[in-house]
Amino acid sequence: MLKPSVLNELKEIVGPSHLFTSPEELVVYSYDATRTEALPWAVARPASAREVSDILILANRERFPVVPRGAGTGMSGGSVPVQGGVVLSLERMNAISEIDEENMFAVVGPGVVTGELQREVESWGLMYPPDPASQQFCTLGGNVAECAGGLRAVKYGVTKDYVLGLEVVLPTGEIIQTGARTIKSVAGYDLTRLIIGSEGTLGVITKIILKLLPLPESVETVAAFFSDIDSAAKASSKIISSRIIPRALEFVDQAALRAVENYLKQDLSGGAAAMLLIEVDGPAISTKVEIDYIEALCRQYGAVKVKKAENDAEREYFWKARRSISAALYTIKPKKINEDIVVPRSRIPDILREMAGIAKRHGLLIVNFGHAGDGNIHTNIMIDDADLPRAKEAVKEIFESVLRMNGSITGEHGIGMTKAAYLPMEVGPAALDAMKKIKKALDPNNILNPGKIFLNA
Ligand code: 2HG
Ligand code: ZN
Repeated sequence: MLKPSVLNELKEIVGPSHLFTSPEELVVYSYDATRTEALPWAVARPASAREVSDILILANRERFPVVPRGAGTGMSGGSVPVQGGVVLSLERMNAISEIDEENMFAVVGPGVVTGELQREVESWGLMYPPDPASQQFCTLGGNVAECAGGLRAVKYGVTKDYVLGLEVVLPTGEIIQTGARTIKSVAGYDLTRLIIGSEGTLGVITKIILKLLPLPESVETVAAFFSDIDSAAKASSKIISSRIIPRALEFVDQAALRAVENYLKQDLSGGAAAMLLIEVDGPAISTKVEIDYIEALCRQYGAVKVKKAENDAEREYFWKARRSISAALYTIKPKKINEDIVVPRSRIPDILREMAGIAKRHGLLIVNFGHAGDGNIHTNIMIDDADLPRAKEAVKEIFESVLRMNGSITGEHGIGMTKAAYLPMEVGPAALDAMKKIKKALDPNNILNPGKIFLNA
């Protein structure tokens, strides 16, 4: 709990209307998309790096946790205040302060909604490629803190591939600038990359310089439906090995298709057992050829139906369905354990087969969908409370299979709280120790987002 005098100091820093302490306000900042929740003691909504710094200096003096928060769309508990303390909501720092058309970068505050930046730069004929499924409500600060991926990662990479530089408030209150406004910069350690994906444990991001690309001339989208999972998985591998890099190559299994069809009350697939959703972009002359080739390949590998989007509305229809899966799965069961494993993409058919075996052995429903093009599959174990012990066993076996295939236990959602117990399985003791030393050096009092990434932190 915070002493009244500390609450007063916080009020002075952010202004009385930006410090929340009433129960109904605290609830709003207590959870993320994992549906785990923990009440903070207070919520502060700073408007500048200076205010963030003052809060962190106070937190070190008084030893209370500070938990940075974007829009709360995270998938691993990163913004949940598990040890109480003050939630630092960056929602007011939401200005797109610069778009440099000539040098193709944007400077934004952490509270800018990802989709809003995308729409803005598109009006300039530019593109910000990372597109997490939650892009219409997630914020760029959270995207950087978690190193969010998205559907276009197969061709364009993830958030870390677009961050040129940052302004960061270190856990002890110092304000630093990392990187530069240039494509190249190798001055000293790469602190930008250290902060990206550090899940709010090493610093609070207060400004972001993002690289932009030219907007491609043309986009073509196709949905291919299969009567079994294996054919869809093989078709997906064949597309990649044919040396065409689509900008999205998404896989959806039968349970996920049924869930989203019920959720949106639309028949998307005509009862298919799996779907691939594929999109290419580039000069019109090449996208037309590529999409026809992909369509033919899907048919060759067993697609029973292929539907090309004829216009933007049809394209949007498919993508809306894909982006709704995460929420739609709750129509199956009240809870899900949501993983985002990643394997070398040629191993997608193998990992899907292994997961089917694990699901059968433990009597569980495991739903799979996601970014087949980059090997990142969203494995959702649908559970009631009674299924939890078996589900935990299944998670461990899934991670073991993934690591045997030289994959990673998390492609884009981060370790947070939900995977802290499994991090040592992937990185080993020496790397884990190095990570803990970095945390200790930057945050000696363990003020910033305690309880995340490391077990018992
Ligand atoms: C997506 O790609 C998100 O839709 C959410 O990363 C995945 O809910 C999930 O498992
Ligand atoms: Zn995803």
